Amino acid sequence: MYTQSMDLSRETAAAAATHAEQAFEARIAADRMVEPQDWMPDAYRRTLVRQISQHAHSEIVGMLPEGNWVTRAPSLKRKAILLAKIQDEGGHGLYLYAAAETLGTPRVQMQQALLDGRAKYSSIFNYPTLNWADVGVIGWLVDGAAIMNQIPLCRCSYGPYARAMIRICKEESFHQRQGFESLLAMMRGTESQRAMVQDAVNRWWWPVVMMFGPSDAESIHSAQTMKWGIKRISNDDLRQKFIDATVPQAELLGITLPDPDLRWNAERGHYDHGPINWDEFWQVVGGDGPCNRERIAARQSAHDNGAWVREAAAAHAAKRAARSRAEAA
Ligand code: FAQ
Repeated sequence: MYTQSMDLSRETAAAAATHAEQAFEARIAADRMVEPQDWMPDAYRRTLVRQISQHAHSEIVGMLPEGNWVTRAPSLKRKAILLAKIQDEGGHGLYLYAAAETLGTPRVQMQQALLDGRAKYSSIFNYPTLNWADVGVIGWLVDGAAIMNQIPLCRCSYGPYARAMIRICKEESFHQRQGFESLLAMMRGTESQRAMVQDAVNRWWWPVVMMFGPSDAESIHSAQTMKWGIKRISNDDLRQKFIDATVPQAELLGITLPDPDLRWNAERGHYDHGPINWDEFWQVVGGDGPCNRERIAARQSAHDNGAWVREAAAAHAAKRAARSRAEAA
């Protein structure tokens, strides 16, 4: 009798699990969003936590290269724009950590993974900002590449991530435009200003092209994340869309992109480009780029210096919760 009822409850649980899995698959097939309270496979959840938390870390670490120029911005207007942009990036990190937390992983755990080197952040932020034009180039090219990658994420199958991306993309669009406008002003300035822009473009172009990730043939996650509707466009297709959109903008600015093989291919209807240095990409991703150690040291120091703020906030929250409990009693 007892064994029979155990078997029945096992069968009921198995049927419920199958039903939940079918409901998830049906939701994905119908292009309907998955929400935090919905059942989802563990692998889908883990993939989202990985991608969203890496994205959040990128936004936060991404504040550092531009932060390097706040005290040396050439005018009050440029300083105000730069400060607003950097604050926006911090806000993007917060929305994204909040979106990842809806999957059940606490923020402290994600941040510890960044500090321990277990979680990645975008390779692009491991390059130094050596002159003022780097700030404009980050806006034009880095934010330009980020938008290209993030617009399709507004249709990501996971609701909280998709909704965070809508707001982020609106802000990134202002970032891209302010970068382009700042470079245009420099290109209309003196010979040495034009040389600064060209120098910055020469250093940033290839790292930005790499930002889209390994080629489709090498991308380990793409096939599954595209099946789940997390990624909508592949790494190589996004890279191509970015190059096609950027070449005419470079011509408008009057700068040369540092790729002798870059030319329009009428047959393909796209620009061809030269070979990408994947050894450099993997070296940077592996922690050995020009600024990796400096970036993590800066985040570790911010984390340590902020310990008292976290403690004070937790104490304040506990006090408020105790007060509301007392009032309710
Ligand atoms: N850097 O199989 P895939 C911004 C890793 S936000 C470092 O193709 P996936 C705003 C990848 O994680 C910029 N690692 O991986 C801003 C994986 O390793 P794992 C960030 C990279 O996930 C502007 C391995 O290689 N944007 O810029 C990179 O399908 C200005 C195999 O790769 C996002 O995070 C890389 N570039 O595709 C802020 C967007 N590429 O995890 C401040 C969301 C690949 O197994 C100033 N993320 N890897 O250890 C994505 O769209 C995807 O995660 C990709 C990678 C496209 C980044």
